[in-house]
Amino acid sequence: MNAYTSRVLEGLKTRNAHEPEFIQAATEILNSISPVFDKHPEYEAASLLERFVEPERVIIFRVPWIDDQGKAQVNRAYRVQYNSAIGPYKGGIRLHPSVNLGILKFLGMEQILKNSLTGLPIGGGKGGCDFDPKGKSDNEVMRFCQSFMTELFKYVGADTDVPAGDIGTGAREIGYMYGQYKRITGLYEGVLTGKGLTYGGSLGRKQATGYGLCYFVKNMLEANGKAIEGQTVLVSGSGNVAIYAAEKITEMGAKVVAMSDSNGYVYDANGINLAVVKQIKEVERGRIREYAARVPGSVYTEGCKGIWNIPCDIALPCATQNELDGEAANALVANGCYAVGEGANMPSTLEATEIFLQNDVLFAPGKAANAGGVATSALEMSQNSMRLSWSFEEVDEKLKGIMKGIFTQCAAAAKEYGDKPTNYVIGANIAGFLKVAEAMMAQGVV
Ligand code: NDP
Ligand code: 2IT
Repeated sequence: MNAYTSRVLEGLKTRNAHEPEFIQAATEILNSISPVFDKHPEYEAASLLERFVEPERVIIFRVPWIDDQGKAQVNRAYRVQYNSAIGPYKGGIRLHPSVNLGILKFLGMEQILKNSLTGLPIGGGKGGCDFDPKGKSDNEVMRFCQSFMTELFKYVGADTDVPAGDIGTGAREIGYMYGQYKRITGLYEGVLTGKGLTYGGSLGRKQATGYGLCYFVKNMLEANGKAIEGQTVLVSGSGNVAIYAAEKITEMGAKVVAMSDSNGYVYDANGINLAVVKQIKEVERGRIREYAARVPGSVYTEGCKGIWNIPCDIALPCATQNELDGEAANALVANGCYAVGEGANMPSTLEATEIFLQNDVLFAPGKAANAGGVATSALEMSQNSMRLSWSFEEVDEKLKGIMKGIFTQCAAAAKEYGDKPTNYVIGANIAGFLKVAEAMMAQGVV
């Protein structure tokens, strides 16, 4: 790492000492992009990196709401408007008890590079709240979402900041938030993406992150003389990203043998029956353990980390950050896993990533591999602005093209800057960063 990058990283660690996930993401990214500053001394003169590692704006607010017992509850919510150099802030809203500022800053930093890779005009943002939708009634979720948007509406808009789903935020939550935004502002505009199909949502958005992940992995395997057909796959999580990753990779001829949630994982040697998973997770909002009771021959095991001990060819971590640590990475490598595609944001720890790279596991980093979701969100924004809607096939074709483009950019940057042409971590970070850097330089010190 060169002296400039190293100095900025040290400063960041000191100023954000209590934000481990933000430091983790910044450590990986700054390590990767260090060679860019050797080629561009003008960036240091403009303090470009100091500006890049500081979110443009963070909004923190109280969300009071009344539960079904009539008791007032209070949560803490955030919107991190990370970087608007290449477009309006764009990124999801996470609803999970673990949400804090450091996690949303790491997600914001990942998001700006991811959004840059899509080639579409979207800046980086992320938001969320420590509200836990689990176990809440629909009415409680609605009252929460309405209160959340009653404050957030001041800071978002179709041309300023366009939130979407993430962990805990799906079509139900987006619907309630959209209704409240429209009611307060009187605007029927594309302020949120991931909307329902009856009020401006895009066909294909629900599937886009998982499908896009599989398109990226397919491109990566083909570039390295391998194929998805006939391979055994692990998919962690059983939410939006996991379900549609499992669906597409199965359609491509692979067999998914395990899925999980935060309590444990289910193993099904015959291949996961996705209709059962969808019924449990999407319809009943239940737990993955219920799968074992419904599908003979499948086995449920408590503890979500155990999933990585199952032998596989391809692993798709699609749950949350740091779900795959060094121990898990070693187990995967020992069992013959040769490709990892990150559906979640930063699911692999720094140690796990290093183990994959050192063992020549083909590794697709999240900011590239899961960019299909936000890319399709940007397509939803376009459709809303044009007041028309594209068919599923049109959206899916565009998604395929975008994922291919992202892989091509990552491979090209890896070849130019990486220690080896398959270091897509360096590839994704540099390819994503260069466009943001150029836009920031062109716009002056702002
Ligand atoms: P969902 O809420 O639909 O699903 C999340 C899944 O991950 C659930 O199975 C959940 O299990 C599990 N999970 C969540 N937190 C933890 C935890 N702390 N430990 C173990 N498991 C956990 O979210 P998404 O599928 O939308 O998001 C999954 C990941 O993908 C996140 O990292 C998100 O940032 C990323 N992502 C999402 C995109 C999207 O379009 N939705 C786009 C790009 C990335 P449980 O039910 O037990 O909580
Ligand atoms: O992490 C992500 O890219 C998302 N949660 C999706 C963001 C979006 O705006 O669709």
